[in-house]
Amino acid sequence: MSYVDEVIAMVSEKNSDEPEFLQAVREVLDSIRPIVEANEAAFRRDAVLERLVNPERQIKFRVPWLDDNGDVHVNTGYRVQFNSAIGPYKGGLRLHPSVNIGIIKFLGFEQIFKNSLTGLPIGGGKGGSDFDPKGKSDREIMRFCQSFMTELCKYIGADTDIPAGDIGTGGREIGYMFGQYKRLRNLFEGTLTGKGLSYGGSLARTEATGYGLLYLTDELLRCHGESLQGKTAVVSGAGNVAIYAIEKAQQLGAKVVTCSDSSGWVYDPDGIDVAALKEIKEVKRARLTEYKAYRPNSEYHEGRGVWSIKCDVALPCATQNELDIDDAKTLVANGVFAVCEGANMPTTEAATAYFQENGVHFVPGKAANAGGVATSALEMSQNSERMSWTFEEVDAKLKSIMENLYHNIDNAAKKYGFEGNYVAGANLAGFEKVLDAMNAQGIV
Ligand code: NDP
Ligand code: 2IT
Repeated sequence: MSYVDEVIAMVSEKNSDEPEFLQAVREVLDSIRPIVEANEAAFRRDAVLERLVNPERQIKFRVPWLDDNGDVHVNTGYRVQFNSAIGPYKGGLRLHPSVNIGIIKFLGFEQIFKNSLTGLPIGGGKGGSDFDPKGKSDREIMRFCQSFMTELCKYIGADTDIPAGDIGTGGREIGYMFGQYKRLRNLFEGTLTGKGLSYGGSLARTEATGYGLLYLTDELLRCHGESLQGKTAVVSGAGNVAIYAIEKAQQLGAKVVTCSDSSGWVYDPDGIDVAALKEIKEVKRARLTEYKAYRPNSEYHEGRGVWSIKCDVALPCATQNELDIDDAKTLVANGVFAVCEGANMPTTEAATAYFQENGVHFVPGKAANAGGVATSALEMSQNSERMSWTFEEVDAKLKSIMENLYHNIDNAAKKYGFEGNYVAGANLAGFEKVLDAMNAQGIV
């Protein structure tokens, strides 16, 4: 058996109850075969792949908190510090009832290669909790965040591990966590990103993941003689990534006709009203059922369904495995040209293969959504030099990072004989740098 297959088998056996982690590992290891096979004996000797798939450190802790009635609740907190070969651990914190160690490991593993692709010096990590922020008061959110940080603060720091937002963690949660970190450690330092602008946050970080997704999509289309002008796009999700993806897609001339949340989805034939969406989701923290009050011509449907709408570009921006093989068949039958992932691993393995077999330009999340963490790294730079850059400056850097990233994965795919396969390109290009750093630092 080849070394890659041996390690895939070993990971499958040891982590059989972590399907998302296995999915992420399978995809990466399968892609990097050309690098491994060119030097298999040395890879085996140094156990490179065993070290790659085993996190450097996993932290699991109790998070007790009091609700507004004084009743006690206990959640589980996680931080997986996966790989620090190229920089301090960097990655978001997910607050969602579905969080478990397998989800955090999949996200942390993906983050290693994503962060490498940004070209910036950040290693891979991820964390979160099975806490459900839905329906909680501001004070309950605050008490949860403070309790979570009371434990997490022992393991993070501006040069060690720098968490940020993800599903369920936005500006409000980062603020409460930062306040507690500062209080406990007596350090005003950039140990979290996605901070508010008044206390060290970066302009354009809020917009960065969605904007970056569209900068990359625009470059992909441009390189294939197309543009976003006049194209129809469908977006899933209605959170941070989706909102700013829709905003930038519209600025670049596309019409975005859908968005969704975990209850249902909206079809707006005139194009999503971003101001209304922001008010519903960012201000009121309400459900998409409210959208129709702003746009009487739109439709609201319960359940899932955005992928049934005919489009040129599909941008999944909600969560993992939200686009399956049946959705892929519908999108292909409807003539989709490109699928670029705003979320982490939103497309199932079968759906990904189907897009690739049918000539759809498919860019995986670890490349397409890297603008968020890249801008987090720019926030770290600004914190280190105790300066803040203008919106235009950060946005211009983000745009050039995403354009370079596209060419980087495109070139890597060509170099290894997989032209047009951006999954292979992203995994190969991301892995090359991590491998070089791991080899240079000895067996650690
Ligand atoms: P938000 O919490 O702001 O929004 C998440 C959106 O997805 C909401 O509309 C939510 O609906 C929906 N959603 C979440 N979980 C599910 C689910 N299990 N089933 C159906 N819908 C769901 O998160 P973000 O926008 O920040 O994150 C979205 C995706 O982008 C995630 O995969 C995240 O890992 C990834 N990402 C985020 C980055 C960032 O900077 N924030 C950077 C790179 C990637 P509801 O409100 O009803 O739950
Ligand atoms: O998945 C991701 O890249 C994020 N949630 C953002 C991480 C970060 O550190 O900004």
